[in-house]
Amino acid sequence: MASEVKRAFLGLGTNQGRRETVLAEAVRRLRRIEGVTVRRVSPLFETEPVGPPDQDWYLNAVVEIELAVLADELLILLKQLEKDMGRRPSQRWGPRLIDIDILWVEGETLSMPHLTVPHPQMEERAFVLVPLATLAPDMVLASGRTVVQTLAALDDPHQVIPYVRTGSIG
Ligand code: A4P
Ligand code: MG
Repeated sequence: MASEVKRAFLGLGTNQGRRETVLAEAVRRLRRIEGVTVRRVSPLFETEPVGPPDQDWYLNAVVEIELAVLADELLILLKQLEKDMGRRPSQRWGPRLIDIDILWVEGETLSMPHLTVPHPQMEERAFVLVPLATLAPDMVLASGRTVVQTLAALDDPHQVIPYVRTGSIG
């Protein structure tokens, strides 16, 4: 166990199955992980796929957690969670039932073959920045800019649209 508790953000995405139910189930399972305390869940967004275009649109959200385990222990737990939910191996950036990325962990910069934190593409992706801005608009990212500054300067043509939810996933 890590000795301190750190603030962290996770990015959740799905473009298979009943997407809202998938995200709700993922958050429910996150809440059960020892060492993870879910603090807040962003609104959901319908997002145009980044990657191969012949796939359905995603639902994306960002979750704020308090983390009491090391980031690479968390990665193992998240991969297991994805597998337990039924995610099968697929092409990079291809369709997936559930993807949970570690976006940012307070005070952590990791560059390992299996784990890079902050997530290397997070500042280029509207599907990450738009939900993140609802939770932490003034958080300073690796570039030294805040989330809203990064979003204002962003050149990502992929659409991100608020999702009209039928339930609550928090
Ligand atoms: N990995 C390294 N750093 C991290 C990190 N910070 N968080 C490694 C999580 N994983 C990290 O991931 C591949 C490997 O990345 C992991 O085994 C881990 O060791 P994966 O989830 O198995 O495969 P992937 O997701 O296809 O690859 P990748 O490169 O992680 O893709 P991304 O960046 O996750 O992008 N379009 C929309 N609209 N919405 C989406 O949510 N998601 C993706 C996936 C592409 N297009 C999308 C969306
Ligand atoms: Mg991933």
